[in-house]
Amino acid sequence: MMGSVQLKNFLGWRVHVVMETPLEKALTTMVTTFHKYSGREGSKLTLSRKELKELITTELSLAEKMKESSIDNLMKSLDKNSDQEIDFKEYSVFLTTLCMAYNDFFLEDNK
Ligand SMILES: [Ca+2]
Repeated sequence: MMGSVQLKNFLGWRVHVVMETPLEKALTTMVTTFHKYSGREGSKLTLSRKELKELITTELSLAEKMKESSIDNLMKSLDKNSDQEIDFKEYSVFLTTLCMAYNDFFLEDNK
Protein backbone atom coordinates (compact mmCIF):
# COMPACT_ATOMS: atom_id res chain seq x y z
CA MET A 1 0.00 0.00 0.00
CA MET A 2 1.43 3.37 -1.01
CA GLY A 3 2.52 5.53 1.86
CA SER A 4 1.97 2.79 4.37
CA VAL A 5 3.98 2.93 7.54
CA GLN A 6 5.88 -0.10 8.64
CA LEU A 7 7.62 -0.50 11.93
CA LYS A 8 11.09 -1.83 11.72
CA ASN A 9 12.98 -3.08 14.72
CA PHE A 10 16.56 -1.95 14.40
CA LEU A 11 18.88 -2.38 17.38
CA GLY A 12 15.85 -2.30 19.62
CA TRP A 13 14.73 1.09 18.34
CA ARG A 14 11.31 1.39 16.82
CA VAL A 15 11.86 3.19 13.53
CA HIS A 16 9.03 4.38 11.30
CA VAL A 17 9.85 3.74 7.68
CA VAL A 18 7.64 5.39 5.07
CA MET A 19 8.45 4.29 1.51
CA GLU A 20 12.17 5.00 1.56
CA THR A 21 13.57 6.92 -1.40
CA PRO A 22 17.03 6.00 -2.78
CA LEU A 23 18.60 8.84 -0.79
CA GLU A 24 16.90 7.71 2.40
CA LYS A 25 18.06 4.16 1.72
CA ALA A 26 21.61 5.47 1.34
CA LEU A 27 21.32 7.32 4.67
CA THR A 28 19.97 4.19 6.35
CA THR A 29 22.90 2.20 4.93
CA MET A 30 25.38 4.76 6.24
CA VAL A 31 23.88 4.53 9.73
CA THR A 32 23.37 0.75 9.86
CA THR A 33 26.86 0.07 8.46
CA PHE A 34 28.37 2.05 11.35
CA HIS A 35 26.38 0.06 13.93
CA LYS A 36 27.10 -3.26 12.22
CA TYR A 37 30.76 -2.77 13.17
CA SER A 38 30.59 -0.53 16.25
CA GLY A 39 28.79 -3.22 18.21
CA ARG A 40 31.51 -5.83 17.81
CA GLU A 41 33.79 -4.93 20.74
CA GLY A 42 34.12 -2.31 23.45
CA SER A 43 31.71 0.61 23.27
CA LYS A 44 28.71 -0.15 21.07
CA LEU A 45 28.55 3.47 19.92
CA THR A 46 32.10 3.90 18.65
CA LEU A 47 34.46 2.13 16.28
CA SER A 48 37.74 0.82 17.67
CA ARG A 49 40.72 0.69 15.30
CA LYS A 50 39.92 -2.99 14.67
CA GLU A 51 36.27 -2.26 13.92
CA LEU A 52 37.22 0.66 11.64
CA LYS A 53 39.62 -1.62 9.75
CA GLU A 54 36.92 -4.30 9.37
CA LEU A 55 34.40 -1.71 8.16
CA ILE A 56 36.62 -0.10 5.54
CA THR A 57 38.22 -3.29 4.24
CA THR A 58 34.85 -5.07 3.98
CA GLU A 59 32.56 -2.24 2.88
CA LEU A 60 34.89 -0.22 0.64
CA SER A 61 36.41 -2.14 -2.26
CA LEU A 62 39.02 0.59 -2.73
CA ALA A 63 40.33 -0.11 0.79
CA GLU A 64 40.37 -3.90 0.49
CA LYS A 65 44.14 -4.18 0.60
CA MET A 66 44.91 -1.16 2.74
CA LYS A 67 48.24 -1.28 4.57
CA GLU A 68 48.33 -1.25 8.37
CA SER A 69 50.20 2.07 8.26
CA SER A 70 47.45 3.59 6.09
CA ILE A 71 44.82 2.39 8.56
CA ASP A 72 46.84 3.99 11.39
CA ASN A 73 46.98 7.27 9.45
CA LEU A 74 43.26 7.15 8.67
CA MET A 75 42.45 6.40 12.32
CA LYS A 76 44.62 9.31 13.44
CA SER A 77 43.07 11.75 10.98
CA LEU A 78 39.47 10.74 11.81
CA ASP A 79 39.89 10.59 15.59
CA LYS A 80 39.45 14.33 16.19
CA ASN A 81 39.13 14.09 19.98
CA SER A 82 42.04 11.58 20.23
CA ASP A 83 40.18 9.02 22.34
CA GLN A 84 41.33 6.13 20.09
CA GLU A 85 37.72 5.52 19.03
CA ILE A 86 35.73 6.73 16.03
CA ASP A 87 32.35 8.03 17.12
CA PHE A 88 29.45 8.63 14.76
CA LYS A 89 30.34 12.28 14.21
CA GLU A 90 33.92 11.37 13.28
CA TYR A 91 32.58 8.64 10.96
CA SER A 92 30.24 11.21 9.35
CA VAL A 93 33.22 13.41 8.50
CA PHE A 94 34.83 10.37 6.84
CA LEU A 95 31.68 9.71 4.78
CA THR A 96 31.47 13.37 3.79
CA THR A 97 35.07 13.24 2.57
CA LEU A 98 34.27 10.10 0.54
CA CYS A 99 31.11 11.76 -0.79
CA MET A 100 33.13 14.74 -2.00
CA ALA A 101 35.65 12.44 -3.69
CA TYR A 102 32.80 10.62 -5.45
CA ASN A 103 31.44 13.99 -6.59
CA ASP A 104 34.86 14.91 -7.99
CA PHE A 105 34.91 11.61 -9.96
CA PHE A 106 31.38 12.30 -11.13
CA LEU A 107 32.30 15.78 -12.37
CA GLU A 108 35.45 14.43 -14.03
CA ASP A 109 33.46 11.71 -15.83
CA ASN A 110 30.83 14.18 -17.02
CA LYS A 111 33.15 16.77 -18.48
CA1 LIG B 1 37.22 9.73 18.72
